[in-house]
Amino acid sequence: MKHLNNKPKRNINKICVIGLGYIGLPTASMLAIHGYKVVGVDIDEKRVNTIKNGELVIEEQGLITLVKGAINSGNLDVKTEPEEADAFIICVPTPAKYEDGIKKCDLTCVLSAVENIKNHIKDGNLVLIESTIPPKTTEMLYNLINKNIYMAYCPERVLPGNILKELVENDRTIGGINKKSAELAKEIYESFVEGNIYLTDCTTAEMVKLMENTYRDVNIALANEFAKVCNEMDVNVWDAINLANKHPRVNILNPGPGVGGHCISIDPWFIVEKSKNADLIKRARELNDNMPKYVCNLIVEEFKKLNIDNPKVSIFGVTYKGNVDDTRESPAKKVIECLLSNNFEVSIYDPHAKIFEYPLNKLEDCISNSDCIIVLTDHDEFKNFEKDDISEISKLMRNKIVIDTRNVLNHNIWKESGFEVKLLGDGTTWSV
Ligand code: SAJ
Repeated sequence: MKHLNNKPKRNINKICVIGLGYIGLPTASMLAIHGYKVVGVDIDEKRVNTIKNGELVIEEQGLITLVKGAINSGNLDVKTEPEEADAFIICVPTPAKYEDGIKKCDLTCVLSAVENIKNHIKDGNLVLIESTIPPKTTEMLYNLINKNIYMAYCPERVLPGNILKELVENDRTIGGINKKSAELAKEIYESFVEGNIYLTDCTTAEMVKLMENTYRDVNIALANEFAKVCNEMDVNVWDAINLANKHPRVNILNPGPGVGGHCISIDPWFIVEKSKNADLIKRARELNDNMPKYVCNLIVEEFKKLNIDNPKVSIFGVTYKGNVDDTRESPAKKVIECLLSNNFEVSIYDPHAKIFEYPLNKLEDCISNSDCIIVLTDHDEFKNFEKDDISEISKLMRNKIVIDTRNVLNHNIWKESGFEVKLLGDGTTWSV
């Protein structure tokens, strides 16, 4: 924690944080324990009350301790309505909406947050946007507020599952509507950020955020395409990637059943919607979006060969990635939909998920009388299955097949327990 001693007097003392989700709640709490008077605002009254009671709606390591500390410090107040402050930080979701055959940024929450704070903003205040937005949106919002204020775009870059560490340690980019705005924003973030803080203009900062997530999306798309190609070539893509990554300038990511979550699977579209030149970005997005269907088709083909009547499959993991409880944009949902439409009976087990579109089962119920386990998420619980666990699982199943789409299982011990193991992208065990 950075200490307040030896710090020059602050220009900003009271901050209103709008949106108490994955980013807003940790940011508001962090600012509060670093001496700012913080009002955390969320339109969801239930969420506000839950936070007031020192409970959480989000699974995130260490967050509950941070939030409790912030509330106990007396510096964090949470409510449903904003109030006057020196600075406002907008951390509301920017999901995607379908329009003209592509996905575009849905700015509804940002616009209503701006509308909500507008009457509380005074000349000389600072307004910061952390939500991911298309290029030129900060300028548009500045014109919309139309007051003599400072304004900056300060994108977050924390990784769900490791938010608290990354909130403090990661470098940040801040883009001001003018230089003074960026400098004022820096004053706030340097109270708790230990990484470097780089200042630029707001449209560059908007592009930087989108480029980071697009870089990852395009690279995952490349890994997924390699998996499909290796499947045709009777090559194990995981072995091939491992060897290719021994090159000093190569770092291929992991293939999988698709890209989920509320960031990488959405943000590249915000470039596509604004530019005529984003062909590769669009293609990569489509390729990743198509992976659940590709995986489902492989499973359907496999079962045609096996000749099993009324197949029942057990899905292991429906969150968008391992060790989080978030199921938003999860590729598992699309895999399940596709399997159901192909008349599979589907049961689901996920040790982290709490909310999902389909019923979640206990492990025993999920595998009972099942023909096949399909691993769609890289939870540690699946990595850590031991021989005894697997032999208990095997006793309850009708057929012993396991399909690993994340290369997360210890395949040898599953094989030793009598399972036939199929690995996504391994043309030597599972080819089309
Ligand atoms: N995935 C793969 N293969 C990989 C890596 C990931 O299929 O090799 C999948 C995951 O399973 C998941 C999806 O991609 O479904 C996204 O997961 P992730 O861990 O790559 O990223 P997020 O969405 O949890 O967080 C990202 C991060 N961005 C980058 O790493 C560039 C994070 O730093 C951002 O703050 C966050 O988006 C955000 O809020 O924008």
